Amino acid sequence: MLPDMSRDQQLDLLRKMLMIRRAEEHVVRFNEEHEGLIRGHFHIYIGQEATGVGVCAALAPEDYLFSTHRNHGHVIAKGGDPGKVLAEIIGRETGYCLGRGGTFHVAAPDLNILHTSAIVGGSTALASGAALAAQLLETNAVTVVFFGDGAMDEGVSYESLNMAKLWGLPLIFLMENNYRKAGRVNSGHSTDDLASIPRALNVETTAVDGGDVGQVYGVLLDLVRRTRAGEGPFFVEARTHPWPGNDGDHPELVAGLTDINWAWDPSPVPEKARPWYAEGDGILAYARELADSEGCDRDTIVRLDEEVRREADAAAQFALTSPLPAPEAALDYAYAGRGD
Ligand SMILES: Cc1ncc(C[n+]2csc(CCOP(=O)(O)OP(=O)(O)O)c2C)c(N)n1
Ligand SMILES: [Mg+2]
Repeated sequence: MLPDMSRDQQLDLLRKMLMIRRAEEHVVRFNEEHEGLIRGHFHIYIGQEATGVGVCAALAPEDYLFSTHRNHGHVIAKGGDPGKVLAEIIGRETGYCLGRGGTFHVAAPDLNILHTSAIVGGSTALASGAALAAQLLETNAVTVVFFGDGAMDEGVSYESLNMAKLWGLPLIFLMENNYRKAGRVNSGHSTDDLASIPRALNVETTAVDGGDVGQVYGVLLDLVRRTRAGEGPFFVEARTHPWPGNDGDHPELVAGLTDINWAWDPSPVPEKARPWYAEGDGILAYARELADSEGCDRDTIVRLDEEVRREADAAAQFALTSPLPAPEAALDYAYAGRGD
């Protein structure tokens, strides 16, 4: 379903989704091609771009966003600079958190992404605090907190849902249900319907196809409006189509770099990944839909992708050539104040 907006705005959604894909393809290659460049583990957002971009398109710049261990895509979707995101992922001084956050904690206060917690469920409480502040200060800002289905077995999620409902906070709980925990199929839940939990707390819930950017945008536009009008909180379950590259211990480009032409002919995709690219990839589906619509065509989409690829390549180069923070600056920003 094409989102109800101008053609330029529709193309801008595709541009953002492609930017997340292209930037994260670089992240996987950072890991594969440069040993030790990414310190520790990392997670990527490939396959869930339609959700992040659809949600952020419905937000105003002053709205708050909280994220998880899969934050890279959310930051770019809210308008983040891919160069600064990639630089942060590899701990460079030019990154959003001056290299102190790394892949798990990319935050961008200037975009109202105040803090990112990779503690599963942790952001739900932080987001409730931001929403409470907005309510008390009467700023009219809406807060959206992204989390995975795994966060629903953390106690803090229940407390956040409960308090948000009791206090009528301007907060949207956005669960990205990929039916996995960090790639592993093991729900750990005694319910098959995770949305029954917020329903039990009288929080209104809506399910969307997380691979359909138009649908996500349409639903969020309405919920954001209602949240601003004081009707919150709300809970959204975005059902995603898990990307097969996330199935192993580390993300892997199981089909190589995405070729935009697979939108029209997925036959060159390696067999084991072909069903996902043919049916599950929200980017290719949206590209197809746009190209089929009046006043647009395949060439426009292919050119847009080429442009995005060049920008993402430049962003990766920027990150790779940026310096690490100086060792003597290790303690800078570690303390908010010394109490004097
Ligand atoms: C409290 C806590 N326990 C365990 C972990 C280790 N861990 C990192 S990601 C993850 C699974 C998260 O699953 P989900 O929330 O569904 O997100 P997904 O990776 O599927 O997007 C776990 C258990 C953690 N970061 N925090
Ligand atoms: Mg999950």
